[in-house]
Amino acid sequence: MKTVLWQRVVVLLALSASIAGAQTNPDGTADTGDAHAGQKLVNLESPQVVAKRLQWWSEARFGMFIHWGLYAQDGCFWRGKDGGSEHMMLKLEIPIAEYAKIANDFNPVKFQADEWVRTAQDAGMKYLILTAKHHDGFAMFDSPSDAYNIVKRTPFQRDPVKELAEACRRRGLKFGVYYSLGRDWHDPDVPTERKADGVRRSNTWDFPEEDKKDFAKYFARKVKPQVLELLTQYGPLAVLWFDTPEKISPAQSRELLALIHRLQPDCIVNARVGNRLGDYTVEEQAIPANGNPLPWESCMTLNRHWGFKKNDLEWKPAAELIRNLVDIASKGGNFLLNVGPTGEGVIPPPSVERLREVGQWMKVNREAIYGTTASPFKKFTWGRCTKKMTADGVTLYLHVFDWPKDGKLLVPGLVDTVESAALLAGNPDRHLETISTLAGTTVLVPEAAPDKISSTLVIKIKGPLTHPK
Ligand code: FHN
Repeated sequence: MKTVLWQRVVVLLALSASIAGAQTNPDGTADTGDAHAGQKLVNLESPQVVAKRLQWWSEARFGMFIHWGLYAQDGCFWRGKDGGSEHMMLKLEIPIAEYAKIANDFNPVKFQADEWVRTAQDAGMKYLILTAKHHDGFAMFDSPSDAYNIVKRTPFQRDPVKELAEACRRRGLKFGVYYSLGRDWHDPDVPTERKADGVRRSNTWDFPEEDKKDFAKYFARKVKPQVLELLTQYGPLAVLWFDTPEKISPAQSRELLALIHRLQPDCIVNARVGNRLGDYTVEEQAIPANGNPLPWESCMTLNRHWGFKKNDLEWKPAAELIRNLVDIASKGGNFLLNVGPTGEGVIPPPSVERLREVGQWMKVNREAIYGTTASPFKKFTWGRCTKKMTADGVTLYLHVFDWPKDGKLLVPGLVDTVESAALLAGNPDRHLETISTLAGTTVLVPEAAPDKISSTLVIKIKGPLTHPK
């Protein structure tokens, strides 16, 4: 089996190399950053092809991010020193030979893929993205092309990518993987850009001669073989979530995309494949004030760290998470919320508790999140709005954070005739009275808010909206 696979890999590598032409970005720059809000994505395919690929993702709105690797062994500490985050190898300049020793003890025997997937599913999440290889270069999957991986180098000897892919399939969630594209502290040929302070995020302690590093060698030796393994060993991959494109060239980004979509045309690729390519843009730890005309996803942590940081107890309250989800959906985005499992393979209980609370809210309000699109109105002072087009008109979901004390909820800009208004949590046949004025529509609501975090009203409008924006 492995021989056949490798023959396939060799053919594909040769084929893909012929694809790479010396391309530049439309404006001629060799921009190796990812597209940001408002920047145009360079689509290599028709908008219809991209829209079809993104359809399930746009409807899902909510996914689980999982940062898991050797850095979790002692909560981002190393030999008693605080490594700061999952970047601990960089922060402490841990030599490869020393960092690799962590693998000798990495044995997450409490890891249960079904438990993680159930936690995501119960929270209302529809997809799950696991770090297959982070900046430390350690593969959390069985990588025939690079023995520096969890199956070959740890007492655990199991493949979490395989187990999570299978558990997601069993439970009907989409599965994807994160891959650090332009940072790899285990490889001698990965130069990086200089940060604003002039410092690079490369491994300059084992490999000090930055100018001698040849990204093309790393790209051929490690990136392409491992991306091929991820695309051929685990069945359909819903998302390839690249990170930190750094010095990848436009030609290499295009070559990678061609390679991916030759094997799995439905695999969504984010904009951190580099050079303004990819299917959607990424916001990190932020929600753009006015959303983004492009497909976009905001990824956020549950506390202040991506990887498990044993002394970070600053867990965000469920209310903040729910309102972030609503805010993001009201702007047409997806929310990728992160968990950082421990070295034993356990999602920290405070994370699970908060995700359970989010799930309780989603149980009642999921209709107002899944399959919705951005609000047609300016942001409301009292909350947000999501929208669904229906066969005979438009359904507006009003997410009320601040419940009106006088029982009157003014919806500025809603000047269309309201067919019906009701509480999503209440009896759908118990209609609420609405009063249309030039300023908009006032909905007369009960005294008590159904939910102290965010209560949802369902407003049905016949025909298309004719409102002023
Ligand atoms: O450096 C990484 C970081 O560790 C984490 O993986 C985030 C997640 O989006 N991405 C990079 C920082 O932008």
